Amino acid sequence: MMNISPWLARTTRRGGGNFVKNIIRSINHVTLLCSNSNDQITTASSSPNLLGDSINQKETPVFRYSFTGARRYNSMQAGEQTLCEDDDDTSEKAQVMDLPGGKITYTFVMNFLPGSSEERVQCYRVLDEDGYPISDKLEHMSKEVALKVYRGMVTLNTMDKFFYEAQRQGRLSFYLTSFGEEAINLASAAALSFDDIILAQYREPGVLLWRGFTLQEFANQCFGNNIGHGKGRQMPIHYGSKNLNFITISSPLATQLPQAVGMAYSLKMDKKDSCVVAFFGDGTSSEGDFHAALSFAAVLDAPVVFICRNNGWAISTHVTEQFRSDGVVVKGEAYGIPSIRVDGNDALAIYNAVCSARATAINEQRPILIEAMTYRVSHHSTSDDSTKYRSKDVIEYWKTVHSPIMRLRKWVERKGWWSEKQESELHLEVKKQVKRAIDDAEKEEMPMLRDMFTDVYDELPSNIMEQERLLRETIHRHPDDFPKDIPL
Ligand SMILES: Cc1ncc(C[n+]2csc(CCOP(=O)(O)OP(=O)(O)O)c2C)c(N)n1
Ligand SMILES: [Mg+2]
Repeated sequence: MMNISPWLARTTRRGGGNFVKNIIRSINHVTLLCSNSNDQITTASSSPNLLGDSINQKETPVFRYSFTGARRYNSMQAGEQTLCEDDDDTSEKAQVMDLPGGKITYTFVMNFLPGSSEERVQCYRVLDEDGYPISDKLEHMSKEVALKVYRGMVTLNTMDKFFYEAQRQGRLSFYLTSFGEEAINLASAAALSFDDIILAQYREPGVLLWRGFTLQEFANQCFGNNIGHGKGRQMPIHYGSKNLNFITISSPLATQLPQAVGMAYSLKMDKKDSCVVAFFGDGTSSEGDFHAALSFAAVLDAPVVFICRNNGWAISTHVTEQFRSDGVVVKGEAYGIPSIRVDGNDALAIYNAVCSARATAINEQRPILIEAMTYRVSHHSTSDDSTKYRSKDVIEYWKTVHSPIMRLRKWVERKGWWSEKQESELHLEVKKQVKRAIDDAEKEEMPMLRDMFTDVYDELPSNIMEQERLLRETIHRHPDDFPKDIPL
């Protein structure tokens, strides 16, 4: 079952499970101690159901849960929050105090919350490693979507292989692959509407691919040629597309996260029927911007879906050196954001979770967080050799046993939607297209030197004009230090 908020289960583990116990007790007609809106402690012996219905409305405890099961603390409505006695604290009645953030009970038991729980948050999945559904009620992906997702995953994987090789051959200055993370890329994109605004990190080009960014456009950006959208002003892989609602990638980690919240808030003000989706990695969750973004998103009730790709590594830093918490999902919970952990190599699980998260973000106007568990099969980038800090066996294990592409392929084949023949035709066709895109991009002219300074200001300000003059002077003095293929 997909439970978008593990809050209920987790409070039980943390010794704060009395709220949950009281819900259960209330169903069994057990006397419940609670406070009403007049701050008086009353006993309710009615039998409210989970929606808070009760025979005696005045004494009904108010369970502030949405359908996702997430409690929303709202300081403006603090008086409505329900408090229950802590029945682990002996028979003494716990005192209730109305504080600015809402009411809480006091206890004389000194009980530190554990820093981290031994029992880790569970991971939602639909398909096992062999592509068999673990429950037949969970397969919600249609044939059309499944085949588009599968084709996209193969295309992304092939593009990565060829672009990576082009960098090794010295044709590209830099590249970064998404090996092992193809399911997060394509299945999340499939669950969204084209109106949803994407702010990605850099390992999510599959979202753009899904939306129609062509292989030629990818190649043009990477080669920094005259027809690439960046005109060579950015490193390769810093894609963006105004038409496809995909904000251009920015190198400094986590900057996209507060920006995503701001954009989501503007969608909210304009009463738009869409949301913002922000992708980031496990390492990025250590940036201050991540925490600021989650806090703002929660208090502003911004319709933003945070998708963390927890791939185990931030370049050579392992997750165990990154944080002591149970990953990133618990951080969403800590900020009051409904959160779920999902198998990131299971396209169907990602699809279901993102569909549900999107619906919640828009219908309930609130943020939501998905932690997609995966593994970075590739080196961090072409500037990295990951075999220096991890074993080849582990990489091989994730590449084969947990391959998201193989898993989905097995599923579509068993459904009778895909054949060996279609598989080889697809590979042949995609390889041809990728090679052609690289060759064509390479043949294009480089942007004019002038283009370094254009497209920001309508009229060049004097300081920028001065920079251009100095650059030209320097090139004139040291012509051998500048690339010959840039038209001056
Ligand atoms: C603010 C900032 N600090 C450091 C870097 C250097 N850097 C680039 S990628 C990276 C690792 C990010 O890891 P993660 O967020 O887990 O993403 P992944 O590469 O695993 O997809 C680092 C440290 C940067 N680009 N920006
Ligand atoms: Mg990472």
